[in-house]
Amino acid sequence: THAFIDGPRAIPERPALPLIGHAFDLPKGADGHDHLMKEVREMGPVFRIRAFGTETVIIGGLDLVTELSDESRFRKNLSPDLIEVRRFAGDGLFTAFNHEPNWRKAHDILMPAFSLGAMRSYHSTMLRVARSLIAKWDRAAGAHAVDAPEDMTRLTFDTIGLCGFGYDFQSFRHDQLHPFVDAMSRALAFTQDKVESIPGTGLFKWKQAEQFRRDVRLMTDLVDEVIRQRRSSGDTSTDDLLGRMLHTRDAVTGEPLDDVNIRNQVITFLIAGHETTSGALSFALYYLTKHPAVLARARAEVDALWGDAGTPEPDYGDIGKLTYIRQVLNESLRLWPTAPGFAVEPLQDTVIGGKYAVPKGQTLTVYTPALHRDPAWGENVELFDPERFTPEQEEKRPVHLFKPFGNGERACIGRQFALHEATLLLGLLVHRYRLIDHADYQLKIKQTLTIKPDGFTLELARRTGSE
Ligand code: MNH
Repeated sequence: THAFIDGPRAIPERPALPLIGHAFDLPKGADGHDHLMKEVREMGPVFRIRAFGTETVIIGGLDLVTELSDESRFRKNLSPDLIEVRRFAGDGLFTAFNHEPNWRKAHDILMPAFSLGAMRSYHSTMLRVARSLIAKWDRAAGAHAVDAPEDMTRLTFDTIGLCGFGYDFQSFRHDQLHPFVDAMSRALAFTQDKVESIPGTGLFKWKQAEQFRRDVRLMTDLVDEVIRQRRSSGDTSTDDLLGRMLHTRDAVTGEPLDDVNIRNQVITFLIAGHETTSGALSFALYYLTKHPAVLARARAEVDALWGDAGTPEPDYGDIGKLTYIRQVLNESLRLWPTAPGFAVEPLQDTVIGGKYAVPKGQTLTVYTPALHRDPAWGENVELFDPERFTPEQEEKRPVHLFKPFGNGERACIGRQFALHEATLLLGLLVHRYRLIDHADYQLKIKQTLTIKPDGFTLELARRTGSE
């Protein structure tokens, strides 16, 4: 192309106020996404935003994301919010720097726990937790509404607790979410707020800082208790995450993970293993209630597999057959990828898009809600349409157009786990209930580090026959 004739260009940027940058232009939380997506439409797929001392470059289009997915030129970058999360997740997989030896070590030790064979071994536990949710929803059916995102959180949190660590949080026995979940949400909100607020004002937030310390202590104490119980049980099997971490050695160094790192991994998995899946399930339920034709097809799929009455006994192999349910989940993750972005940095000073000079180490944020609305998806990108994920469409789709699980070797390790769990549950729910949008719910997004529908309640009725 001719771009280079004039030499590298500056990355586009709105006029910024001195020092403050664009901070006052950036709406927080929910509106933040509408704002950012509008900016991508108006400013194009790459632009810089600054807030006080920090800055990032937003990347929201297919060509640039394709370029940035080249791991010989770019690697994961820990954005300022993830650096803050290290205060409680340390060098756990999600927040480890690429150069920290514990990343490779833990990755190699844990990978087998996410193989397809491993999913087979989690299936019956996932089903058991799904049945706890169903027992609760059966009691609610015809009686009162349920808070969908809260119950999805109960489900995903108990599932990772049991499948990963053999620990039962018993969330369906309680009216309140488990204290770990509250502590985690507050701690994530605190770190996010810290990054977004005026430097120095942290000093005035001593109350929140004190709460943060308490929350971190609650999370660490619980995790230490989970580890202690396993150690004292004398169980040395290696068929879940904790067993692998405690009792296998890294093939390269011959060493097991150290205790501090194991604690960081358990905290990481308790957080990463439930928040995003819970959000994905909630968005999928939201779209199903708003799209009766899609719901009808999803129902037809489960009815064909399980019959249209009674309580099914889904086995591991059934999940792969629920292809339309999987399409529904994918399309929900397209519109609202529940971890709404990931950051990379160049390994060397470089030029991107053929014209923008970018220094080594610069944070480049791949903003997936915008990527997932790139014109390459066709017209009508806002329309919820699971047909985008038929095998024929998947075949045609450019490789880097759909990135809800990140990229390359730092991509989500729990992807199959999440999809198995979510497909199983959605299948069971559409099979058993009519989902009644009693409040004519209008989507409102709540963001901590991840996103989910806020205040989304449903009424339920048991299905009778094929209705
Ligand atoms: Mn998950 C990394 C999205 C479910 C554990 N996950 C990532 C990344 C994205 C992501 C995006 C990459 C982040 C980055 O590059 O900075 N994860 C999701 C979504 C779901 C999800 C959208 C559900 C839907 N994740 C899960 C589950 C688990 C899990 C379930 C665990 C059981 N994820 C991780 C871990 C990492 C990760 C661990 C970090 C992997 C690494 O860097 O080695």
